[in-house]
Amino acid sequence: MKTHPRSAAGDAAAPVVIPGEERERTVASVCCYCGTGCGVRVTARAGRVVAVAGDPGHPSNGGKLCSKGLALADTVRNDAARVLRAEWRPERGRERAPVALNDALDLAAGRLAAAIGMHGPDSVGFYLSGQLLTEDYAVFNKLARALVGTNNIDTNSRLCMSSAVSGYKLTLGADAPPACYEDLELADTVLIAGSNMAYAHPVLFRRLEAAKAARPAMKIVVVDPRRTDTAALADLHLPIVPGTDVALFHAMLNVMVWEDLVDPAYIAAHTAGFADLKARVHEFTPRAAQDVCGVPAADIVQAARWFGQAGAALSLYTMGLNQSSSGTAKNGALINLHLATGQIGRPGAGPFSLTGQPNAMGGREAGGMATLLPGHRDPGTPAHRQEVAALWGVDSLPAAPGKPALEMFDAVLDGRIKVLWIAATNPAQSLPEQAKVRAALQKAEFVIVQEAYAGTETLAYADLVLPAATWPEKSGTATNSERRISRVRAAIEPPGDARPDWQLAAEAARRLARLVAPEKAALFDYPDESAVFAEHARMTAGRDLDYSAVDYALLEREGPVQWPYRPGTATPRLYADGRFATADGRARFYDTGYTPVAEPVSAPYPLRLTTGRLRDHWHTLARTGLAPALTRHVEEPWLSLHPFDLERLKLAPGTLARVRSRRGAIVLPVRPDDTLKPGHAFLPMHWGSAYMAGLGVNALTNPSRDPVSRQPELKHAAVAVAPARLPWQAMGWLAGDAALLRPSLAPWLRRFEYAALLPCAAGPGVRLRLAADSAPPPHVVDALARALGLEHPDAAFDDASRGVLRRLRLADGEPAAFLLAGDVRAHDGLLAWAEGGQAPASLAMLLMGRSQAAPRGRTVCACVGVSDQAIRAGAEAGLDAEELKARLGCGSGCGSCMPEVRRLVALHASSPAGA
Ligand SMILES: Nc1nc2c(c(=O)[nH]1)N[C@H]1C(S)=C(S)[C@@H](COP(=O)(O)OP(=O)(O)OC[C@H]3O[C@@H](n4cnc5c(=O)[nH]c(N)nc54)[C@H](O)[C@@H]3O)O[C@H]1N2
Ligand SMILES: Nc1nc2c(c(=O)[nH]1)N[C@H]1C(S)=C(S)[C@@H](COP(=O)(O)OP(=O)(O)OC[C@H]3O[C@@H](n4cnc5c(=O)[nH]c(N)nc54)[C@H](O)[C@@H]3O)O[C@H]1N2
Ligand code: SF4
Ligand SMILES: [Mo]
Repeated sequence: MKTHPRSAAGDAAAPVVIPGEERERTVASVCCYCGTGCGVRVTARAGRVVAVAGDPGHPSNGGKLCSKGLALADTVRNDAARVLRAEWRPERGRERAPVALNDALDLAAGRLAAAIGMHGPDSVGFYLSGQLLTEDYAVFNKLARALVGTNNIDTNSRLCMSSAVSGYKLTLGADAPPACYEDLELADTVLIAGSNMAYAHPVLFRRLEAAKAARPAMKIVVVDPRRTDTAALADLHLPIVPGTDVALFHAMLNVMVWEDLVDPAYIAAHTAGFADLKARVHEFTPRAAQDVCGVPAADIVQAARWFGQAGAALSLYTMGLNQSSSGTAKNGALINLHLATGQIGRPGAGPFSLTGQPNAMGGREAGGMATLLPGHRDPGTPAHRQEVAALWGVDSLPAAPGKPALEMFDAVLDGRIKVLWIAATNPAQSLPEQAKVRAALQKAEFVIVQEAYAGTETLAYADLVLPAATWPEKSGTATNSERRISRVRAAIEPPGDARPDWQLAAEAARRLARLVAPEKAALFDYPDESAVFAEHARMTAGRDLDYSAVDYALLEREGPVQWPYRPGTATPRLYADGRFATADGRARFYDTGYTPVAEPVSAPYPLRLTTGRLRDHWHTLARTGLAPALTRHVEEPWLSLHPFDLERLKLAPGTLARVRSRRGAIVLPVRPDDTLKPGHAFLPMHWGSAYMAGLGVNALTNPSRDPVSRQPELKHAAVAVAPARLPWQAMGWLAGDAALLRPSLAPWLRRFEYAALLPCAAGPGVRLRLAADSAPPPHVVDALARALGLEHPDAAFDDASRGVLRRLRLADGEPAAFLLAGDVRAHDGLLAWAEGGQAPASLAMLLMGRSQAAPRGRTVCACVGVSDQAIRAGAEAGLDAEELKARLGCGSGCGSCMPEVRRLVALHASSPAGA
């Protein structure tokens, strides 16, 4: 590969140290997690990242990071966690074997060429990710459309941002968030709908907390079925019935019309379609909406007044709106409120969709989705196809519509798509209706998985694995939620044969071109990533997002810039002049009815399941599962239910329950959670079959999708919950590098109805929890003991007649492994010791479960490592959140835990203090 110092078939497993670079160096880059796009400074020495800190010079975060950003260095140190080599499986059913990268790229090109030759270009599909860099999308997109000749290229943004895209396009005329982060400080009313930004965009939430503290008159309204840590900041929380946002927003507009809070002059000058919408919302009275949404009419009126009377009203929204069978309508109905009141294009105002992934925006700009073309163009418009073809230097682009994500997997399942190329996403965990997704992956003739981390669910289905470089080895650009383009800079070389995604795509494309269209090989001859960017940026010329004047040299000089970019003028906000990106310059009101969720609850499935994020985990755990500091906030997957429901279902906290939907079932422990309303259930989205028995959270979820955006309803499924009677339990623990240990322990997850593999408890190590309806045969228990290295334990209290086995192995007097099978009473005591606690007075008493273990804490503050117990003790001693911060340090790092610290203080405070 041209830009890489090593050959594609290079065999260096150790990090390459370029002579003269042993000294420490620091590069400015951006965090690879959420769409906030925080600037970071990455320090590397001898080919390793040694530290990651916030970049005070980055305009989007001013040096602040959240717990995930602060733990970045811990997640990139370990080559054992990585895919280092290409691998190939010549036949299904056989194991994959390593192959040279050159050969792997030839194989990829050969299989694509064969499929195109035999079945046509639409027999190929690309399923990519909002975590790719803009340069990666640009090359993949050209490969798919200009070389293969298919529009079958889509990304996981279909599960994430596609309703936001359609919402913006159908109202404002273009897919462009009109506001910027500074508006968080300038707003008078902030409406947060379907966003748990305290967890998902913590640095922005910190900013909002500070703004509210500085200006308490600011009103914050949170619309979320759950009383989240975000809702804790709200003046008004509307715990609506899931899926009913359109009825709520229409009712707010109804109030605004009735109380003359709309802006007739703005509506007349800058919009179209208000009369129809006004007629429609007439019937959405607050009383009517109260019945639908399950929140008091008076609260709806209050929210409408705060919004309508505000000097500046800002709304912030994410998956609670987008991941819905009426996602586009929810987005449209919210944007209606801004258009009707002229709350857009001014400081502190606007409908601000927060992006999920770090470069979902870049993907939308580069047209890396079935329904988009580069430069915010539309593949259904012949003139747009022609423009893009000309810019790429090809005659034409394919006209047949490409398949959005779920339709793509449907087409794989029914055999229309034969070759599927997956990059930087883990669909065997993150797509809804996993049973079907996995059947499709099984059915595909050839699956290419371009991955950076080992052991993901999707890798199990790969016929060909391409080893990808990842953050902090990649160089390119990413655009954050406020339309700001930042440079992502490489701090180290990729390990093994791993290569940046765009290079893998370009290299395969050149090989494919030689097979099917030799004249096109030159289309993929990029000297480096800056050339890819330059070609991409040119394609934005004359479009709403125009950043054709931006190149790497400019980003070097000016730092991160916002689009549209005109030299010398900043565009922090769009539509200041009231001219929208439509043909006549007028925004369109989105006139839509309210449609309930696709799968209503019913007698056999009486509970409403919603899914979402935890503070310290990222998606399918490939990265955050490697950082001890991040795994202790929530260690294992559980189902949250209201205490009333637990009682009704005869489920004690911590016991195992079976959750069923029409599509599948999983078993996991339950947890009381009064932030939910009775009748509701919550599951974190993070755990899949790589970490637990069964197909993970998305075994249950619902593939119903929005008719416009094709985004699935991941936020609502009807489920049933019942106790899972699995009295035989086993709990094991093994010291060592979780990334190294996982491959040998993971197969145990498939042998039990309940199982969980929990990496890195307090330090390096792995826990294994298993449960079954009866004791497994002795040879299985023996095999389990062997898997944990316990065939020659230092202490054992086995009772074969009762199927009980209790074993412990020591190294230098410290626990190295233990297994408790059939009797797990000793677990907490052993784990406390294993995690650095006091050695017991009597080993025998400990193993028998007869010594009292101190209850094990849960980390609340990931940065400083402060447990819930320490906070509780402080609260009971009368300390408030600020005093605890000063005494214990909790919240003094990134501050993401402060909402939870305040919640714990409120719960445990010794006296009913007013604060
Ligand atoms: N810690 C962490 N941060 C992340 C991520 C991560 O994995 N971990 N992922 C990033 C990505 S890709 C994304 S997309 C964002 C997602 O960010 P968010 O959308 O903020 O996160 P979620 O937890 O998925 O969902 C938000 C809320 O929607 C609520 N909700 C459910 N149904 C409804 C409904 O019908 N109406 C309304 N109004 N609300 C509803 C849920 O209760 C939940 O609290 O987070 C980004 N940031
Ligand atoms: N139930 C439920 N399901 C959901 C959601 C939900 O709220 N509820 N949310 C949905 C949303 S919004 C999203 S965004 C998706 C996210 O779902 P996924 O995209 O499947 O989640 P990730 O774990 O981020 O997957 C990224 C993969 O890319 C790999 N990787 C990391 N860096 C690189 C790189 O540089 N190159 C390459 N080639 N690979 C790399 C990682 O190891 C990982 O396997 O999940 C969706 N699924
Ligand atoms: S808020 Fe946290 S996860 Fe998001 S970009 Fe900033 S540091 Fe990274
Ligand atoms: Mo997302």
